[in-house]
Amino acid sequence: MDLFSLKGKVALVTGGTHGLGMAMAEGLAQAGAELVITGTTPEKMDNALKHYHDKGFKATGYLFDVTNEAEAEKFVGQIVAEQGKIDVLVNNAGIIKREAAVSMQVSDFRRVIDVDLVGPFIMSQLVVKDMIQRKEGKIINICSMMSELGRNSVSAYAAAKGGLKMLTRNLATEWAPHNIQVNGIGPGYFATSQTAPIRVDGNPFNDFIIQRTPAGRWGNPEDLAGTAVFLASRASDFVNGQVIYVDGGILATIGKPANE
Ligand code: GCO
Ligand code: CA
Repeated sequence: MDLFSLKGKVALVTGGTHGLGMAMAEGLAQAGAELVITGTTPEKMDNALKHYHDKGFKATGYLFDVTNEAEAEKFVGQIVAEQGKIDVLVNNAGIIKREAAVSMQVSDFRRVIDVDLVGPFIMSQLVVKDMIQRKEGKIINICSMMSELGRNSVSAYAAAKGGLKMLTRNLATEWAPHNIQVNGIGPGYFATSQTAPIRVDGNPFNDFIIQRTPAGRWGNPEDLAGTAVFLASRASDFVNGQVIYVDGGILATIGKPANE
């Protein structure tokens, strides 16, 4: 099924040094893509590149902050110069700050919006110029359950991820005429370092998520690889502005009583 093949493609995954970004990057590499990984922590980058290389994947790393437009412009230019092109951009880099809205520092709120929403805009705007020239490209924005639902303590994150869903639809509208497909993936609750604090056995939230998820489990990062490959490949050439939720069914249901 070469419909899903990414042979000869260069895929840039921001924040691809760990967690869901790494799992999606591995999926793209298994489909044949050459990886370009961005991060901000040298040690994490070194470990990630060793992980990719040990698996036989071609992977190059660049350390820069996607919210710094001057730095991002410099590095995207360097990446296109060194890699020749960027076929797929996965805007995965993101942070979360869990804090009650009534007491959250505005600076913290602003930082979450900056990384999770403005960063994807900066990277998309930089990468799309080459895609327009080449009349093809794939942009995949990593959204969230919080693109659709609110939850206590994640106001900034939900605002950013809700905005990222609408940014996905808007960029899809503007860039579809250039044969560039912009879509999103909305992960449900996954077992990563980001959710570790709320995923401990006996933690009421952990039990709540298991109860609230029809599949009855937390997602495993590799559960995202197939959707990432689909949205990065020719198989999605007529898919624009969609967010595909990989959530074990949470968004499909009102839930069920605890003892059912
Ligand atoms: C939280 C979680 C969520 C998940 C994910 C859901 O605090 O509710 O961290 O935000 O990480 O984003 O899609
Ligand atoms: Ca190369």
